[in-house]
Amino acid sequence: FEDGYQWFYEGRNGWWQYDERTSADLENAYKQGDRTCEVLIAGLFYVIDFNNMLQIRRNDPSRRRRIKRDLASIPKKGVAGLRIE
Ligand code: V3L
Repeated sequence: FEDGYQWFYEGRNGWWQYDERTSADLENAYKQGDRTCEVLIAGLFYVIDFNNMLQIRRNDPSRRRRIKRDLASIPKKGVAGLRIE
């Protein structure tokens, strides 16, 4: 985004950046002050909980990951599961 920030979800030993489209949805919801946001990722619905900064799979809430909004320049594993070398 213009301020140099991006959205990330947690992987096994690092952070993945969200894909551009989902990231834009998260940013809009966050800027509007929404407490949650629902996104569709690879055919699965996830609830984004901004209060607890978690991504939770809607059909199996035990599947949850931490998320964060951080500088785009932080070390990351890649974008939406695509590794960067
Ligand atoms: N964007 C893209 N794929 C996702 C996302 C997302 N926001 N959330 C979950 N998945 P779960 P390491 C991740 C994928 O939470 O080695 C990474 O993108 C998720 O992919 O149980 O652990 C990697 O591709 C997983 O394949 O609902 O760091 C992969 O894990 C699947 O949805 C391995 O990453 C189920 O996630």
